[in-house]
Amino acid sequence: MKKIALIFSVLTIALVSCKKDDTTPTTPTNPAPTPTPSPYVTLGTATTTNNETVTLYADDSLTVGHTRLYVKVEDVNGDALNGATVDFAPLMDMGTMQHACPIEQPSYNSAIDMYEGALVFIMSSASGTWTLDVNVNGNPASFTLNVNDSPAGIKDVGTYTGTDGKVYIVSFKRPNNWVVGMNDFEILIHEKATMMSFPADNGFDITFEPIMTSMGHGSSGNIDPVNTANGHYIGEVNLSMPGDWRFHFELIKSGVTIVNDATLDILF
Ligand SMILES: [Cu+2]
Repeated sequence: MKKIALIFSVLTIALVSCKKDDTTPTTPTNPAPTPTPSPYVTLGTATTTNNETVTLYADDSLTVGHTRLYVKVEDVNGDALNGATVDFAPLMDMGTMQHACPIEQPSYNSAIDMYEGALVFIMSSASGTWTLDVNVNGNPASFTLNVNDSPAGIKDVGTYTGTDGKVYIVSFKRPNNWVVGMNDFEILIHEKATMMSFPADNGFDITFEPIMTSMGHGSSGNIDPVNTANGHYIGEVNLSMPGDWRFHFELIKSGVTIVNDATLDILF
């Protein structure tokens, strides 16, 4: 307690001396730190064939679209493993056929002491069963995932067949916290090369226009998304009022329109 008291007196002195213009320097009245609740939703725990315990987390319950996933790996003694090779192998079993989805393979994030990656869910569990193998140094821990459809009025992912005959998946990077005014946003483009392979596509030039659907107007000052890496494109949108906005994207390659109108919808 003496140490804490000392720290606070030092802090108070530092605050007072730094804010010479303040006539009434405030002293901290509630110095006890408030424990912050876990920001993650636990999706499940499973064990690898090598007896590591794997716990899978997300930002929220799962809905279709780009979804960040977090993995904690503990060895038999309960010690966190941070040097493992962790990768995702998602699969949707639709009975008559199976497919995967776009994957951003996890890497270790020291700030949260977990492996962080993402999947782009292209269908909800209403159409089949999603499973995810989290491979730790090649040893799978298996999870069954429940992926819901988006709430009404929201479309975070869309699938489009291009004029080049290829199928593309366009999604918002999530999470998004839309506000009135200028918003940075990011979309991802993946090609559905096969049922199991969805490589990121960095080859597009994009023009885009947001339209407020219910009122039929657009907005000014928008900035077309530009490719960064790994199929990500970063732009800016001016949401001049709250409501239902549809983002219209024209996807162009070497001057040729590949997808004329890919759309994503938000509601805020
Ligand atoms: Cu499916």
